[in-house]
Amino acid sequence: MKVSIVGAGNVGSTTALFIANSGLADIVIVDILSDLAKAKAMDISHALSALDSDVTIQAADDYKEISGSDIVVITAGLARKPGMSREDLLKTNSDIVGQIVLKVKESAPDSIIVMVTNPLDSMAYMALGLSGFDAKKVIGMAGVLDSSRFTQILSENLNVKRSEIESTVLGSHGDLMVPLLSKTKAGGRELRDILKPEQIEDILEKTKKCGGQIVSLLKSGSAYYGPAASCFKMCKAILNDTKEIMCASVYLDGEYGLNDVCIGVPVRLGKKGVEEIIEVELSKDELADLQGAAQALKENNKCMKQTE
Ligand code: LAC
Repeated sequence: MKVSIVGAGNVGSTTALFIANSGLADIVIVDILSDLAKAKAMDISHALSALDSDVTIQAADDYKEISGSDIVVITAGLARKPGMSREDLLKTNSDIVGQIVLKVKESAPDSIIVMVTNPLDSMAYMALGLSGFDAKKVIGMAGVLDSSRFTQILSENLNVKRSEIESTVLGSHGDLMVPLLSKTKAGGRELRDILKPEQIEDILEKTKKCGGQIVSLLKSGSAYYGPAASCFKMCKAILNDTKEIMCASVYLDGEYGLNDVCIGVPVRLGKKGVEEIIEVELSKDELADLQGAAQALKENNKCMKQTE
C-alpha cells in the first residue's frame, strides 16, 4: 500500500511517522520546500531503521511520484497564528490546496483524498469539486480529532478512563462543532446524569477552544500530534478496510436534510473510502446546530468560489 502526504510540516511529517511506524504503507512526502521534505523523509527513515521496520519513505519533488497512491493526505497550507480563526485561512489555503488537488487528480486519479488543511470542511468541498472524484473518495479529517479532544477533556474532568468514554462530535471543525450529548457516555452513564448543565457547558467550550489554545501556547504553528494521530486512524481504517465508524467531513446529498456541503457526520470507512454515511437520531437542538453549521459553511464555500 502507498500513502502520499502533501505538506512536510508538523502535521504531515507526524502523520508520516505514525503510518510508517505502523508498517501500514510505503510513504511519499511532497512539499514545495523540497529540502524540508527530504530532511523529514531522511530522519523518519532513520527512525524506521531503529524500529526494524521495512516500509519505505521518500521525498518527492515531482507529483508523478505519488502515482499509484491508495491515499493522498493533504496537509499543505498555512496554520493559524494566535488570534486567527480557521476561516481566516480560507483565501490563502484555497489557493494552495486548489493547485495541489489538480496535481493529485492528474497523478493519482484513483486515490482517496484525506483533507487536513484548514478550514478543512471548505477545503474538502473544494477538493471534491476540483478533482471530480467520487464523493466517497474525498474525506476531511476533524471529527476524530474533535471527538478525541472531547473524550480527553471529559476524562480529565470526570476521572474516568478515556477507554470508558464514548463521544461523537459532528458539524464543522471550529466553533460550530456539534458534540452529541445524547450519544456521549462516561463509564456507561449519560453525561446529564453525572454533570450539572453548567459543567457540561464548560467542557463543551473547552473542546471547541482547545485547538486555539494550543496555537496561543505554541506561538508559532498549531496542534499536530492530535491531528496526525486522527489522520492515521482514518488511513488505517481505509487501508485495512475495517469499516469502522468515525466522524469525518464528507459530502452530504440529502442526509440529515443537508445538501451540497462537506460537514462532519459519522461515516463507515473502508477501502472504498466512505462506505456509508450513518444517520444517527439527533435531538431537535442538535439538528438545528448541525444545520446552522452547514449554513455557515455554505457561506464560506460561496466566498471561496467568488475569489477563485
Ligand atoms: C486544530 C487545528 C488542526 O484544531 O485545526 O488544532
